[in-house]
Amino acid sequence: TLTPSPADKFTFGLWTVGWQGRDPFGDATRQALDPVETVHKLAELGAYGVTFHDDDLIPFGSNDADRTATIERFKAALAETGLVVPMATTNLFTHPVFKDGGFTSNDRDVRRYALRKTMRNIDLAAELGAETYVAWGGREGAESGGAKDVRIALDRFKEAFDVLGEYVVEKGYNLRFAIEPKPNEPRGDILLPTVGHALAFINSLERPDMVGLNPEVGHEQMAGLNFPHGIAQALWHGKLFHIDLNGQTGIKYDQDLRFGAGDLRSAFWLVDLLENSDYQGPRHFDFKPPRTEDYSGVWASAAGCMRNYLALKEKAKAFREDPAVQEALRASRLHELAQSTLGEGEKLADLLADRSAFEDFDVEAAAQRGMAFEQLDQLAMDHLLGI
Ligand code: 3MF
Ligand code: MG
Ligand code: MG
Ligand code: MG
Repeated sequence: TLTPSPADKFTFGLWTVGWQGRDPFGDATRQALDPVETVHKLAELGAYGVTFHDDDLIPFGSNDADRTATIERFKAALAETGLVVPMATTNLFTHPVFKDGGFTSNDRDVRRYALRKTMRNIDLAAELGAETYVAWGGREGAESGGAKDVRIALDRFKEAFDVLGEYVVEKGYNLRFAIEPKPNEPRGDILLPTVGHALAFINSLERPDMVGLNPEVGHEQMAGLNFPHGIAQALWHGKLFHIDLNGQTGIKYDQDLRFGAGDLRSAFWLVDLLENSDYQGPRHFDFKPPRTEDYSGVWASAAGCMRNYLALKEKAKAFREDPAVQEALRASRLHELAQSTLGEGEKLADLLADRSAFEDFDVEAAAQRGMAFEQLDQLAMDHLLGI
């Protein structure tokens, strides 16, 4: 069925359907959305949950009374609809104070403020039952070489995650951090630009087990990378804590198209991978309905994200169950990739003594063996195209 239900675990950021269409060249094309209305509308469409930056829910600068009232209204909407909040995050990029970043700003006062802003929203995230706290370093970066000492900025980035980890442990929250890599935009270059950079960084933290990734489709594709490959490696490291699904057409600005738009073949392999993995987390959409749309277009775009995911899930299942595909997979020797290169119990000395592995190996004959990948890929295309 292509009709979403909460069991599918589809979630949306308040800032996605709530994007008013302001871009570097044009003003807003849509009125602001009330988060309470968003919750009701998403529930109607079959979503499971909603996520937010602190400032998406509580306008920046609100006084304590307004903040409390806003949170109570939001909680009531959640209770009424059954929507959950599996993830929350901090806005460390909109206010001018963050022009040089939050955790890695050269301005120490700004770094201390960024930590306090984040901890305040971590309290709210925990109160609402979130288990993942995303950290997108939107403005952690530079436009020019001398402006940022990257090695020192990484010390400060590490310090931030170490302090925040300490805070979560001290409070006893059931919360893990998910770093969201992005190569550029809004900064000329952003720190931790790809999945690979972030994976390496996590190993240097005080509490590496508490920190994983929230990769976004378009962000890796902006760097020309293969998103399913990045996700597969994140899974391999046990670091896929959350995911931002959307669409992108190649190396250009962050398009945030609805999921399934953009590189459809990559989306197919992504769904195939996620559905055949142990990832149990939300399928979170981080997209921007184009500024051409009115609100009926916005909700159509949100519904399209879920519909495309479910359609690709059906296609991926049919692909894996097709006997012709199973034969093609054997012909492509995927089962052989699954065998260890050394035999069971085989020692290094045995490999060195095995003449068939080298001295008597018929390199030319092996070089002649085709891999049969084109037949396999055409079967995937046939399934995707429904032919
Ligand atoms: C920007 C993003 C961000 C993050 C968000 C929370 C505004 O390109 O993708 O959205 O996803 O900060 O994760
Ligand atoms: Mg994006
Ligand atoms: Mg994005
Ligand atoms: Mg994102």
